[in-house]
Amino acid sequence: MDKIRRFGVSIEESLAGRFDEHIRGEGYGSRSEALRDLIREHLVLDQLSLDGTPAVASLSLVYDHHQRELHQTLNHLQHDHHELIISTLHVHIDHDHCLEVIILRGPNTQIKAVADRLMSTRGVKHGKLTLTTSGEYF
Ligand code: NI
Repeated sequence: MDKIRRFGVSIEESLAGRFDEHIRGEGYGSRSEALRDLIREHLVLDQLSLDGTPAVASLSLVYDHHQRELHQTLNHLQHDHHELIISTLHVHIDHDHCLEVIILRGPNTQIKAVADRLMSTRGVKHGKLTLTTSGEYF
């Protein structure tokens, strides 16, 4: 466990008020915990802005189950990049739609490239990629 450092922050009254209101709405128990998360978020985004940063990610794809050969195409693409893909969860949402959640690990640039290919495949209705780092930077 790292040592804890305390520091004072000078901030406008109105900004502090809005911040307190915001973090209360999100369920934070203290300003310190909210500030720590904001700082980590900033550091993760900063790391992810560099090409080649080691990253982990989840990619959600919603697609039309009836679209011809789509399931096979998505499956082939995932096999082509098996070194980046750790796991895939498939959920049959309703009669017509499937949700696939794909967990990836590797350089951020390679993850984005594979995610773009999967999301732009014809028949995929919605795709969302969420990247983060392993936490070794903070
Ligand atoms: Ni399905």
